[in-house]
Amino acid sequence: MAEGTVQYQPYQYAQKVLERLVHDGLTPSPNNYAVYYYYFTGTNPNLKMAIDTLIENQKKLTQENCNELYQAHLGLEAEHKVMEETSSVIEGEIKRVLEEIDKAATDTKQYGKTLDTFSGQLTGSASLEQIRGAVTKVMTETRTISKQNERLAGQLAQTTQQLSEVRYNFEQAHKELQIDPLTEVGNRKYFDTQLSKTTAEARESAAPLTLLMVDIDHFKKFNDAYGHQIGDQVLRLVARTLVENLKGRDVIARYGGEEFVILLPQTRATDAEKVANQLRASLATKHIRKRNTNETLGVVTISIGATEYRTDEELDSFVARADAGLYKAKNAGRNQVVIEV
Ligand code: GH3
Ligand code: MG
Ligand code: MG
Repeated sequence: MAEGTVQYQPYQYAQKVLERLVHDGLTPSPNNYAVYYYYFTGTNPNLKMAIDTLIENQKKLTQENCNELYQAHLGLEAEHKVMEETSSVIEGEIKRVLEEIDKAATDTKQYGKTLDTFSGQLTGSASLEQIRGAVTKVMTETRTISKQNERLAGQLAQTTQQLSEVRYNFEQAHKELQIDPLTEVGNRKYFDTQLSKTTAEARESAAPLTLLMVDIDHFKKFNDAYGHQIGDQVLRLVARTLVENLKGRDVIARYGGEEFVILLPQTRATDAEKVANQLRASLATKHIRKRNTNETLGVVTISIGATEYRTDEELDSFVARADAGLYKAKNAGRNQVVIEV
């Protein structure tokens, strides 16, 4: 019978997946994990069928199989979801492991009670034979329980090790997928995900949502005059300024080159304009300095286009309108905010 037809508890999926990965000699990478994870949950019938056939023919999956299966059946959209689901499964698994340890401790206590009973039996008028018999029993049980404990401890250590490896891989992949390595704010992909999410929330709650499109002024000149390293320093400074001045629920991402995008949930365009000007003001107080000489190279300015989401529009037109605002801000002389309605 194919293994995938069995229904498991959530924590058991993680264990099943790990067992299979170890069995097949595959690394517990996020993609490999996802392939078997979906196999066992059975939520992707085509994937399940493909794997059943492969296992029937060759007993296990190769790395190449995994890559192909992932490409064909899971792909980018699923990636995010799998990550989230798997993280919570891993959390559950670790909790279970801790509970096992607790239980083992209780078993040991129980054994202690057995010992007490035995020693009770040994008092009084027990014959030498009875004493020998009781001692042998106790010794046997002692060996059994200590072996059990040893094995359990070994298993737990192994599971924990595997899980932390999986979790580490996941965290790394997750980070790489969503974060811009230079500025450490979200990347374009993160923005796209958050754009769908925040607009959906705005539609549901009828709360306003404003998008800011931020572009560094004359960045090319800065780059040309002082070099790319200073240019990168400017990008990091701008990103840090945005992060410092915005709330936790706001979405900040690098849209590309020297452009950043900001989603402000529960914020009208008129209030967003204040926020945007606050960002400009904060940046104006920061001087770019050469690392070695501390010589100041002046300040950088930004232009910002802002627009409020219309619940009946396409996401593209929402972004395009913010871009149009930015374009106007540039044409009007830069270092300013334009609301596009
Ligand atoms: P404007 O005020 O009209 O926006 O002028 P600008 O010079 O900022 O805009 P333009 O689009 O002409 O030039 C953008 C420059 O940004 C081009 C490129 O040299 C620079 N750039 C893009 N990405 C990076 C990066 O990752 N690091 C560095 N150092 N420079 C970058
Ligand atoms: Mg620019
Ligand atoms: Mg630009």
